[in-house]
Amino acid sequence: MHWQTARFRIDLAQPRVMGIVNVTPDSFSDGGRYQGASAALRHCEQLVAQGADILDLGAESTRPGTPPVPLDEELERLLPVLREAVGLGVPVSVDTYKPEVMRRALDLGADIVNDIWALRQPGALDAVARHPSCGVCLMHMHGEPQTMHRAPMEGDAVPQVQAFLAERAGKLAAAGIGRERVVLDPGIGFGKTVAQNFALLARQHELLGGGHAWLAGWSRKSSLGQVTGLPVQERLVPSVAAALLSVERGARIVRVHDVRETVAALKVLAATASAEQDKTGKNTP
Ligand code: HH2
Repeated sequence: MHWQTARFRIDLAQPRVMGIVNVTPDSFSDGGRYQGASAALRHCEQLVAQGADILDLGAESTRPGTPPVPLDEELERLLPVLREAVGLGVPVSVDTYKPEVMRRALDLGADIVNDIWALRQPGALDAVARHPSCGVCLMHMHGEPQTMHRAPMEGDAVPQVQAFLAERAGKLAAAGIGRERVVLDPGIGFGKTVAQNFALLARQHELLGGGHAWLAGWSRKSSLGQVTGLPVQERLVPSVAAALLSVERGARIVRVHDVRETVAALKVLAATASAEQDKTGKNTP
């Protein structure tokens, strides 16, 4: 399985780590830390050195209750960092739902559009369809960031998430955006209860199938805080655990803040998988 993006065809035979770069003053776990363009760029370089396979640049926080960022401000934060990040030798994703930001980012050489609105904003689908080969990540969100924490989904999240993303992927296919370009994401924490988030992890296999690769974004999320009692800055271990569990359950990409630790954990998983194959004889020369 591969993820076709603008400049890179990413081989998903091995799980891939997407490193989060928040160019924002208010992100829930690292707001303000990498705000200036040069600090953000240093962070990009650091994540690549730690083994990030993909960088995900976001200039608007989706923290529950956060007001939207005006277009000009998002572009001002994002573009100077993106301009340099595309020279780092790894695919660069842009976390945005605004079609104008998508267009400008793709023109500057971004490889992937990562949209928490799954290209539902007017003009977003067109902005991606106009590009011959960029990748896209479609995420499930119930409600919208301003209010989702007050009115989470009801009922069994798993079939609802599955049906929503299948429908969105169908719309993209109809617009000429093939399956190899599209990755799906259950949207951990986006308008879901703690129980629903864990149901999406425990029963992740029910989401797979349909031929799309899946991405999971558990890093430092509040559900991990709820079950561990740990504040956001102390959620490294639960975040790595959740990333590992989601890869074991079939996710091909994990979106994380803590790249070095996640890469190390995935090496343990890979060594285990390889030993298992040796035993079955599949891996012997
Ligand atoms: N989570 C966040 C933002 N973008 N994109 C995808 N595809 N999947 C996710 O789970 C996801 C996402 C929220 O996390 P973060 O970027 O760390 O925080 P903030 O939105 O406050 O900047």
